[in-house]
Amino acid sequence: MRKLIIVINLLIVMVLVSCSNLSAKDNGIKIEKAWARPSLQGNPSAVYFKIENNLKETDRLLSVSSQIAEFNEIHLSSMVDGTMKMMEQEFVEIKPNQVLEFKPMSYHIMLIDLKQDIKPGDQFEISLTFEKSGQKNIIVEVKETE
Ligand SMILES: [Cu+2]
Repeated sequence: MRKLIIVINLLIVMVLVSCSNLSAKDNGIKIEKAWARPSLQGNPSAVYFKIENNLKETDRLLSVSSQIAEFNEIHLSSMVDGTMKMMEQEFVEIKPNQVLEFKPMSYHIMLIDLKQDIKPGDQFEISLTFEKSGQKNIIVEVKETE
């Protein structure tokens, strides 16, 4: 009986430890308020969100994938000689305690060649891969503005 109690206690401790590991991981890189503008099949759209880095070290967003678009690229919009240009980014760095906002006229995820229409109220999943934090799947809400 005593042995059984010890085993059960041990199991509880193990479960608690693995849960706290999970939440510690969630406290690393946090992605919030993901949204995208409505668009039509074959056309592009862009995904925006906030990334918060609660790690003690810099992390990098390395790549993006989704089922909704043929190509998924990390872009940065900026003014070059009075015109708005988009440049594909090899990675995006997020420093410790930094909140980086992906937003119109700045960083965004470019969805190229949508496989279906996306309408206001729709939701879809994209997967972000970070150098330190690994893969994060997020739900993107389709709406006209943030
Ligand atoms: Cu773009």
